[in-house]
Amino acid sequence: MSDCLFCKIIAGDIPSDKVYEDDDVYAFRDIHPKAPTHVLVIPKQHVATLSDCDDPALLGLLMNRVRTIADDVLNLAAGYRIVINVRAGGGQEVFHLHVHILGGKKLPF
Ligand code: IU
Repeated sequence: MSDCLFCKIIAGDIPSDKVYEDDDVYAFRDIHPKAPTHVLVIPKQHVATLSDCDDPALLGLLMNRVRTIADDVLNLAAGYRIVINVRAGGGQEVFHLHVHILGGKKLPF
């Protein structure tokens, strides 16, 4: 989508600190990290928010990539948290579906 910030990051039109990319997903470090490791994993297909996505294959693939990135790329062996903010009331600010991976320290509840 031409006016979507994360679509522009995927396209390389806006720079990002990429940690992983394949045909389906793109992952990069959050510019305002809330933990020592804070990475966003996004599908390359534009989906505005989780509740708009009735595609089990896409959601399954996204979660599979999240665990691969957390465990094998970021080496978060001690553990990590994943967060998906849904719509404005859930704290979503960028309307391209993304999974936050937070780790690198013991996270409070
Ligand atoms: P949220 O779930 O939509 O609230 O998360 C959006 C995240 O995108 C938030 O943590 C921002 O710091 C992050 N972000 C970014 O990494 N790069 C950007 O250019 C912008 C936001 I705008």
